[in-house]
Amino acid sequence: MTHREILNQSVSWSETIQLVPSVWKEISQRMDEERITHALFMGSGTSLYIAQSAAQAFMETTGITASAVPTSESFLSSASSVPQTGKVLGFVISRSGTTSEALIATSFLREHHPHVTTIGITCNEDTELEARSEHCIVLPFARERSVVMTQSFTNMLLALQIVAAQVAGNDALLDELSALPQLSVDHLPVIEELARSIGKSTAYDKVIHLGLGPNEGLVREATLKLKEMTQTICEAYNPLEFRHGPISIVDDRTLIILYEGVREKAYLADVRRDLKQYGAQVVSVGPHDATGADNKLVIGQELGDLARCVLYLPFSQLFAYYRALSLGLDPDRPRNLSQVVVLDA
Ligand code: F1P
Repeated sequence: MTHREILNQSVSWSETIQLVPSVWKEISQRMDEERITHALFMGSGTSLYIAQSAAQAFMETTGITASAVPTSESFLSSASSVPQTGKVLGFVISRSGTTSEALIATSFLREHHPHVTTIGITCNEDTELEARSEHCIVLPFARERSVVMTQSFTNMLLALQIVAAQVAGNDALLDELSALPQLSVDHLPVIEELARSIGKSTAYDKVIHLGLGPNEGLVREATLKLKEMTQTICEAYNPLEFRHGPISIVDDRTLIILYEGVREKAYLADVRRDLKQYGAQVVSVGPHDATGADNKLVIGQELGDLARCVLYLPFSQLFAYYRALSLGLDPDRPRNLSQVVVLDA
């Protein structure tokens, strides 16, 4: 199941690219887009990392401030997480559309913060999230049967990037996003080969994912995916921050995967050199040929950092999948997890 859903992404991305522009056009006609002062993105688990990536993309694309918080923060610490004035868009992200925190947050915002327009985004039809939110973006073709979220992550992120491009009137970004399905098909053989060979390697027992800017949410998600599917000890950091302390955990049993962008290119040669010096095996995923890396996946040269971020995800998902197989685990049955978390309270 999981493997099929990972490989289905080029197909489901095409559907998202087809659907979302008209859905957002309709939503935006029902509200005054001109006056938006802030966009707040909320989610739990994988959906929180969609929120982080989407907030980064929204602010960078539109120039309107944006932030991301766990959905629970919006109702338990609303004074520090929800802007108290202005016209705020509140995106509540939930694959299932039934996670307790997502539902509580939506109802709470509508009751206590009427200046926040609630917009649900989910992969299930006719959910409680849709019923409770003022507007909803539904991507049923990105639903998974698997417990772990793969295509739902990329499709909900892609949908929110499309929204950001529409709010900004940025047709160049829309064109780049439209190129993703074909690029994913073109790169899949090389992506899968590298994911399989690193996944089955026994040369490491801890993994660090490094990325900044649009790739920060991605590396958190890559880390969560690896934990969920393999229970490997793994962490995510900004690559420059990693040298300020955490680098002391690096040894010759450490695998480090760098998800790179153009913006930080000038700074990463130093980072890679340090990582190698302390014994790590370094994999570089990026648009350029990275000096000093042991393995390189060069993809997305024709894209900007924002659009390229989505293209990186299948590699991180396939890596977790193949590592699970090589450890004798069943990626379709991750330990201690279920599709939805429902609170008793
Ligand atoms: C998603 C989520 C997953 C996680 C777990 C429980 O909730 O938190 O990220 O893998 O299995 O559910 P949602 O997106 O449906 O709200």
